[in-house]
Amino acid sequence: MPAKHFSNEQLADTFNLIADLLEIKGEVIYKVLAYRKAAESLAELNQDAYDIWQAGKLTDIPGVGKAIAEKIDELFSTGKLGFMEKLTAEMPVSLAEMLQVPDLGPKKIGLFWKELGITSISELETAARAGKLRTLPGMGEKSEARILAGIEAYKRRSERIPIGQAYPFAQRLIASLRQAPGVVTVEMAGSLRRGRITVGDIDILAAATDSTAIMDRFLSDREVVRVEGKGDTKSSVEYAHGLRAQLWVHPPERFGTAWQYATGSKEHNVRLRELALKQNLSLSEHALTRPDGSEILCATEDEVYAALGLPFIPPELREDRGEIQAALLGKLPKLIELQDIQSELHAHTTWSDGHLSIQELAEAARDRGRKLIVVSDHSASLAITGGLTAQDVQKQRQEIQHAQKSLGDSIVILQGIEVEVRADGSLDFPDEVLAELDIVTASVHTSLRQPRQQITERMLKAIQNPHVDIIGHPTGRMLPNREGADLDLEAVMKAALENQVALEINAHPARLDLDDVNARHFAEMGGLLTINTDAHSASDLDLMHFGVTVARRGWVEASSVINTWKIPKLLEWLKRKHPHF
Ligand code: DGT
Ligand code: CA
Ligand code: ZN
Repeated sequence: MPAKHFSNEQLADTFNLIADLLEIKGEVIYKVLAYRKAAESLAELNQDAYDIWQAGKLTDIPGVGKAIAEKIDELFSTGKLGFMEKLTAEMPVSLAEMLQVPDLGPKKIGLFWKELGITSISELETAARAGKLRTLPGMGEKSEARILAGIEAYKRRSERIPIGQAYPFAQRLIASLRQAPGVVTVEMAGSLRRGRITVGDIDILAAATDSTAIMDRFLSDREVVRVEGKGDTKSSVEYAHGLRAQLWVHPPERFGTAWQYATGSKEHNVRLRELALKQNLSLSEHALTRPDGSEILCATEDEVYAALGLPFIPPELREDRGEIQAALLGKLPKLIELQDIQSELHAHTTWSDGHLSIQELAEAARDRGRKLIVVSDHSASLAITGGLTAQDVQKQRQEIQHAQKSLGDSIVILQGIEVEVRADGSLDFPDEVLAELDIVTASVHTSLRQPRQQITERMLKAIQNPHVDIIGHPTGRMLPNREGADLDLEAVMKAALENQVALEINAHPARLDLDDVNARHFAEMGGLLTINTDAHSASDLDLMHFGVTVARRGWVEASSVINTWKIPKLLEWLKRKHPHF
């Protein structure tokens, strides 16, 4: 019979699901607890259960008795579990999902199922709205309303929050938590630390010898609208707009292990655990454990990775996209950092829809450490922005020269344009004007819904123009809801490479376009990228880090990003399409 390999986590998930279903069904509690205990023990096990099975020693696993050992054996030898199949034929798995609704327990779920045939959250919502729950034993109007409120909370929490909203919120929260007495460290974890463009919730990790003060501060924050759970080591709360945060507190000597775990991703952690198992180590939320039960305490993440024979893996890479393999081979990229950014190549002024004058923009960029700023206002056909006509270009040049004089050599100001790619692929300005400008970004803002072939050809035409240096926010997506154009990005990237056109990673959190996966692909092809904020105000210039994070998630090194280059190198590059340099 063919043997099938289930991981310890998969086994644990299976037994937890069985326990959930049995509890809803009303099974005697000791049976339920037996499955839970087995699940917990499997999840924490410092050895692959598969190997133990092959050695015929399943019942040596704590919490695994004869009945559960038989089930594990059946899973490994047949890939199936008859008991589970029978159970799910009787009661759908969606019943267990109902346990996710706050304040809804197995007894009530069982009641609704048996009395009203309710098997899912949406059926429960319909019944509650129709007032059908209040008549059941032990129920009333109040408890019915509480269930509806729980469903609302559940729905809110399954919506993902954009990074542009979650990140600044988390920054403020962390700054506040750091002031709690007795706190050693407070850091971001989870998907927010990995830089995903949306997050399910904000995970925060703290090191403290006594968690009381920081937990109090977390729970009593005046922005908290609901406490979802509270404990000494872990609490979670909800704020307005469905934003949720979870705080985990660990002793400083375990902080590295805990931070690594809470940063995820789950998929990365699963791979890391597999690697640990191969080395006879067990990696859990709290510690690395040797076979004899002794622990390797890691105060830092460096120590966790080092104990497994790996260099530190930056959080943005921890998505199980080949990073552990690369780390094992010593081939991790040297990721771009915010400090590498020298120039801002895409920003607007009052010459179109920006809020700053040229001088104010240049000062704001200089104050943020930029060595060069491009004034890249919209061209006229994007009428709502009040953009530049070809005739305006000379006048604007004079103002730039004036500002340059007054700012001296503290920052270089270049004259660019964000030229509109019209629906037919032609550009808003004649070639002579584009050549005279210092740098040209071509962007699509209208007719984004053209069919794939048409919009791809339109983009290729823009890329082939002899004076275009950059394609701005290439797909035109707007987060969270507007999809990008249906572009053949492979063709766009190929053309950009051939024509020495850089593709932008627009750093504005509403765009983040190109995305991480495409940025990685293009950089691996040998393409050039640029990361810009598309600033319309001074504070927009502070959004650069979002774009850098996308690039880091795309394994991008600084050398691929033209605005990390020193100014002479950048100007030399611009010369190929703008001979006046
Ligand atoms: P999110 O919140 O949906 O954007 O995504 P994450 O990655 O922040 O995930 P979350 O908040 O559910 O959990 C935080 C971290 O905890 C996650 O990144 C890794 C760790 N974690 C959670 N559940 C598991 C698990 O079942 N196994 C392992 N190995 N790690 C887990
Ligand atoms: Ca999270
Ligand atoms: Zn722009």
